[in-house]
Amino acid sequence: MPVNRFQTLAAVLAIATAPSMALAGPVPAEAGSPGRAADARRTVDVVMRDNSFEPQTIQVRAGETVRFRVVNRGQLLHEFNIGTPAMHEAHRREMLAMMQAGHMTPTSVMAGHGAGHGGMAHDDPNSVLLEPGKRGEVIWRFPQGGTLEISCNVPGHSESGMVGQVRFGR
Ligand SMILES: [Cu+2]
Repeated sequence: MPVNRFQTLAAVLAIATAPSMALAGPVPAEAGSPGRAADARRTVDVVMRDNSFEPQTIQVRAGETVRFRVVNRGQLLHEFNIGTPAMHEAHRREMLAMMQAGHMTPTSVMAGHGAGHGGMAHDDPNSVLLEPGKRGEVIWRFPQGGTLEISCNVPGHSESGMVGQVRFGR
């Protein structure tokens, strides 16, 4: 049977919607934008454990740029990620695919796939993926308001409590 245009389109769409190993896509403006270090007046230290964030609630002012200094004191791989619930949901699927593809294990991420800058699959400016004992940083400019969460999207972690709220105000 000859391939008709509809089947060709369907094939293209299937490729376009497959889980991306290389790019997570741009961060939507509703989540904020990458911050400049010079604009950060405040540093928040974040400790990640198995499986929790401390602090679990992040208090920010509208439009504020914050430097997050993140350390992983757990025994497992953890992520600090700022985004909307929908962004986290999408990223959880990506990370599950990374783990299924062997680019991540429960305790490590393969070279070139995260754990710092320049990684191919995990170099989003709104997040940092850290192996046990490692430190990282996220400088983020928050929007004027909205519904944002911090989340670790390593498979199973947010489900077991590694998720927190961003609160706007004083
Ligand atoms: Cu985690």
